[in-house]
Amino acid sequence: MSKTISILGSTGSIGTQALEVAEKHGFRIAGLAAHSSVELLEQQARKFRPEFVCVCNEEKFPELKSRLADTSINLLCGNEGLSKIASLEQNDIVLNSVVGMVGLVPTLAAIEAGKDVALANKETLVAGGNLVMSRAAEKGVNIYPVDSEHSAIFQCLQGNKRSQLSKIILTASGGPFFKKSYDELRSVTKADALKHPNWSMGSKITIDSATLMNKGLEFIEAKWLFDLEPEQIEIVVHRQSVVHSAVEYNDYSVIAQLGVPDMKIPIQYALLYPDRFECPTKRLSLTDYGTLTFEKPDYETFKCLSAAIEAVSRGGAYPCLVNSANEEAVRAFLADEISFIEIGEIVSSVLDKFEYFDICSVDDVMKADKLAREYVTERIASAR
Ligand code: MN3
Repeated sequence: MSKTISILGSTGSIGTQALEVAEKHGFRIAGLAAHSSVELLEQQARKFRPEFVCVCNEEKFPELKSRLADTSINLLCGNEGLSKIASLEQNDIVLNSVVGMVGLVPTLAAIEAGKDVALANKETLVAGGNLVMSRAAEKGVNIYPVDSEHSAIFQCLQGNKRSQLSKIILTASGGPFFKKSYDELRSVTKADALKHPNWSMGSKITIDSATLMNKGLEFIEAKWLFDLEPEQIEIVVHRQSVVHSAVEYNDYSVIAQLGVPDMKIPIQYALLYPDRFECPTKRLSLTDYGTLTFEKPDYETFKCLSAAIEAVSRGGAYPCLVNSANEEAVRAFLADEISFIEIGEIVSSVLDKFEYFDICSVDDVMKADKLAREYVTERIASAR
């Protein structure tokens, strides 16, 4: 069962939990890559002894070299380093858990090298869904979802006929501002937005959970991963994050996957698929919860969510444009340049700002990314 894996984004929330899973199951680690946390990267490298280690932020490369000077580990930097680790011959599977658009090219590199991908980088499918899924099909590469909702759907599809699926039910925690009115959202602070009720995650995704953009991005990912029409995806707010998602078949039988809200379960399923072994987490006790609730999301108040769904319905570059605009808006919000509700205003304004164009290559993705970021930066600068 011992697999060889590489982890892109090894010092982040998903990466560190994946290493816990890897340690428990005795995986070999071929490569580790991090954005800039070289101190933790050094500790991981000394513990797991990968052949390759990469820091993406090139300014941190001299420090990485001096920290690991006494080892024989091959040291890499930048985006080329990420793609190199993604395509290592020894990889059985590559976990891509980097944050942001920078994750797209290494996913494609792994696919080109014929390596299965455990995918936690949202931008890969949001921005490059058609490119990635068509190339993966051509190369016979499997894309295993790591996100809890997509893992749940993937698990519910096992042993059933894909052609008999009628729809999926994507659950959403609702974030810290569920039930708040648009007016109430005007005064929420960064500290309020960074408090998530159920999941502990990085700051970008925590803000995305507060705006519900995270669910919008997951909607887009689900469309690509499971080859669905937008009409086949229903979003349901489920505050307890115990039902991780569900699928409905033609006979109206609905199958859901449940578990405690701990990312180690979906991470382990992606890495060990199709096997299941004891996971380093708690077991679910339904009677401890007692009540599970399900409600409709508020699409009017949470403009990011409706903008993301509209973007994927329109197709072309729109999903990429809203995603990049959101990244810039979240960056500005975390830098105290804009208010919370402005994130949604900016993201939805992208739909009116740009004409339709297609995404046929990575260059097209980069073009859309640049256009959206420039637009948001100018809009924020001119409003100040
Ligand atoms: Mn999720």
